[in-house]
Amino acid sequence: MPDAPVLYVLNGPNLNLLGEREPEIYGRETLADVQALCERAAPGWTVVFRQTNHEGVLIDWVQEARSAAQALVINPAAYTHTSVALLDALKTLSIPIVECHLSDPKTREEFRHHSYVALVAAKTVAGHGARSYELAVRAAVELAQERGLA
Ligand code: CA2
Repeated sequence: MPDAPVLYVLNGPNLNLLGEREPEIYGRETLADVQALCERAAPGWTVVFRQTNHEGVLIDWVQEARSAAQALVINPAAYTHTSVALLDALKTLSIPIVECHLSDPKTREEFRHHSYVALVAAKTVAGHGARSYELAVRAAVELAQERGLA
């Protein structure tokens, strides 16, 4: 039997605090809940789910995904709005990239309106709380299947 296709779900800074603070913005689910939701949304796939508070680590994982994954869902948190280095790393991928946000940054402060990641993402899902991840995972799986990667 061929190996299961691999989906990377990468999370940026402060998302480890999910469920502990600001539930009115980010919801009550913890990151562990979100991980379980992603695994359920991608039956037959191996889901590699990670979070880091460090920009360089996030970039290392994106580089790792180049050869290890068939699709990527990424919530870069604040690096969405600041990191050209992350954009450069994402540009080297040939697998589908889906950008994911719990809140809708476009309806929040002005400094959250621009996304570097949107420049390379096949799709952005935002504003649905934890369900954004479910929708993003489904979209990433579908895009990988359409492209014949899985
Ligand atoms: O809505 C999203 O998913 C964001 O990526 C979350 C980022 C924010 O900088 C983006 O503009 C939108 C912030 C993540 C902080 O996560 C926390 C979770 C719980 C409590 C405090 C922070």
